[in-house]
Amino acid sequence: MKWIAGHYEWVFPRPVLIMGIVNVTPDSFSDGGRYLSTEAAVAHALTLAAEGADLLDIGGESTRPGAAPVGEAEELARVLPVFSGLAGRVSVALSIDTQKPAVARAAIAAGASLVNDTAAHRAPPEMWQLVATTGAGYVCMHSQGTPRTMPTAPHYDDVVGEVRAFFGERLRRLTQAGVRAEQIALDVGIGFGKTWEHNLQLLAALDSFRSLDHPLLLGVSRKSFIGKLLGVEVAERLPASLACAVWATQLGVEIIRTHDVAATRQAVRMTEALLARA
Ligand code: 9MG
Repeated sequence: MKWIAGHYEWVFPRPVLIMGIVNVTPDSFSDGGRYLSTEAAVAHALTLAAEGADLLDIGGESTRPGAAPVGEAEELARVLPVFSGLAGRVSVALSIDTQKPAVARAAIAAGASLVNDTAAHRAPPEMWQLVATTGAGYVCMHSQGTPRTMPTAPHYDDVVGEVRAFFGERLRRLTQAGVRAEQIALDVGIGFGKTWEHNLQLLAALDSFRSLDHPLLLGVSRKSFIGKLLGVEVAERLPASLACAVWATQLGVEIIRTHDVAATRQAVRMTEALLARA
């Protein structure tokens, strides 16, 4: 299995790819706006790359439940200077975390190699046409609702089966839009329109998505379901985030999205060394 994103190509099996999170938002749930300024965001991105990130996911609109939407001009003003500031300074792949095709287009022109689309429930398929024509990588994430409209009491009869059916339907439509299978990674969307019980069920069943034959991306870093389950604040969620990363590595996830690159990389590499000898 391959994942192709612009001029990057990863062939699996291989060590888990670590995607570092670079939030350029004043209302980000865990950075609290510290990285709002371009300079600080670029410096943070360079630190994550030095810590061993394989990819950097740069986003200018918070996807935290209830977060206020950001206009296109404002989102562009937040993220584009970060892409320019990183140009020629990192060799890792840059990802644009956006739901807006216009932002994705400008970010690709500024150096992004993939689009992290947390609104893969979209119509019309402008984003997909962009991905098809540019050859960018694409993360197709499941969500019930948008950050603004996520249900307060999400309901599924069978969360694992419904997310799997969603992937099947999106993969068909992505193919129709001209996106090649090698461009697409899948993500169950932990925390996006799901209760902590739904999140746990999806985490427990991660290996059931492997038969879809696409790289799996997982984002659990510091998420609120950890706080709800264990009663810990955002700043205290690293151990549980690492436990999930270790679990995901054991179940064959290919990409882990995290705020804590050095710690996650260390936990994942140790897990891989043990799995190779088990
Ligand atoms: C932007 N963002 C926040 N959480 C995420 C997750 O779990 N997956 C992906 N792909 N993006 C996320």
